[in-house]
Amino acid sequence: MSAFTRESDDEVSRGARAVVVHAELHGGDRRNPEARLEEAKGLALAIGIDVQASQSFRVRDRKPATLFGSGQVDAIAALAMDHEADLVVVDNALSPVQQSNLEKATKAKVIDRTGLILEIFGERAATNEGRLQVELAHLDYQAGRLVRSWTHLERQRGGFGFLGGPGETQIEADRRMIRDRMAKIRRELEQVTRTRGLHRARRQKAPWPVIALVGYTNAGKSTLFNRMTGAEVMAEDLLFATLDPTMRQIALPGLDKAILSDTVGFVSDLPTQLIAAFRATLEEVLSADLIVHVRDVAHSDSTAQRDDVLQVLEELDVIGEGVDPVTAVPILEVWNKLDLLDEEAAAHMHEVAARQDNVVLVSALTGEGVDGFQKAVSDMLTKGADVHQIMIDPTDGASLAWLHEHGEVLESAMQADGMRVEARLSQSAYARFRARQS
Ligand SMILES: Nc1nc2c(ncn2[C@@H]2O[C@H](COP(=O)(O)OP(=O)(O)OP(=O)(O)O)[C@@H](O)[C@H]2O)c(=O)[nH]1
Ligand SMILES: [Mg+2]
Repeated sequence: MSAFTRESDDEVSRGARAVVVHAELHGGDRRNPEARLEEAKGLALAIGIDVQASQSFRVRDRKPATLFGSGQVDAIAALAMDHEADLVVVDNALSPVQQSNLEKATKAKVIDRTGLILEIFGERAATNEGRLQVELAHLDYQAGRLVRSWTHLERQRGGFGFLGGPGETQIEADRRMIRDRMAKIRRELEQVTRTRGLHRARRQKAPWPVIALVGYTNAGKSTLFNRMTGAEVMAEDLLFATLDPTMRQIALPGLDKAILSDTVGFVSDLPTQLIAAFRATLEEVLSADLIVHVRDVAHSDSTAQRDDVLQVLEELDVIGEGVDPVTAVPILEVWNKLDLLDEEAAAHMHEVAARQDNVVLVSALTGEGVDGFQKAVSDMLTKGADVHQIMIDPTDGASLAWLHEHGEVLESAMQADGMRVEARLSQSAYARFRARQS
């Protein structure tokens, strides 16, 4: 039996009855425990788990064996029993040992936050590349949990001793198989990345700026994307509704064409395996001309969510130390879901926003503020415009047209060595023009 068929015994099935528990770690979280529990339920619902109950526990000292204290473990077991749950979702990262011990104690299958997020991504990934990346992340996660998989299976088999336990050699063989599979996926991914790199190189020469929407999951990125593009990307009250990046051409005031890209949402404690795996996809973000950070300002943990997003951007080397401020991608913050704030809170938010650079308030749902947002985007994209003297071939009508489209042509004159054009171009337009000429 292969490690992979065995793992399918281990998968979370849709409709599984579950209880969701969260360990509020001492000194760890400044988040609202209720909101955090809501998010955990949302993650579980995102793959169709039937959540029967949820509870948050305050954990003073993390127990290496079980994370939760022994009284709490009993309470979790009772909660699972009372609700006839076959699944306990723990909204924290568990070590393989903790996971296995909790399974024994609760007599239910236990999945941790990392496992849950991996399951969601596994179910949603639509492109070939997305699927490969998720499988890679999953295998990486699984490799550390092989032993647990076996104990889980043995328990399922109900102690038929004659079947015999898996020998050390079997586990070794499985590990090797996982390693081989991972190596194969990495090679396939390299190929895909190379191909996409070529596409991107071609697009960078394409004469329009790229705007990337990023933000915490459920912040409203896809809703804003749809409003700006007239597209109908899935926008739902569902965590991780969007997984694969989508791009559309849009027009903005003073900018005929730009490309808007909708991306996967971030979430706190995004599994490291996934950050690594999604790096390639999120590279679209790295090469954007402008990052639009969409925030749900009506959420009680809005600030913590903002920090989570910034942390991921830092891990992706988009911001932070070592990023040259001259070439850094500018970020515009969009404070979304304005319509959910009462009048007083909205007025206050407007005041706070006015004191900051690069912040706009919108409601992607009602459309309020969207005009101002589009103007801000276009201002930021055309900021830093300088006058450049450019020589072009007189027969190169396309370049001249390009300059008219992306900047302001102040003067053009025929000279012996070609046509001299004086044009005002933004930094990014000038860089793109030069890339186009090379
Ligand atoms: N009230 C209100 N709801 C909004 C607004 N913008 C988005 N929503 C709702 O918030 C939920 C999430 O919106 P999405 O656009 O799918 O969020 P997203 O950021 O793309 O989420 P992921 O793709 O899951 O990361 C949906 O139910 C939207 O209708 C808004 O301005 N006001
Ligand atoms: Mg989305």
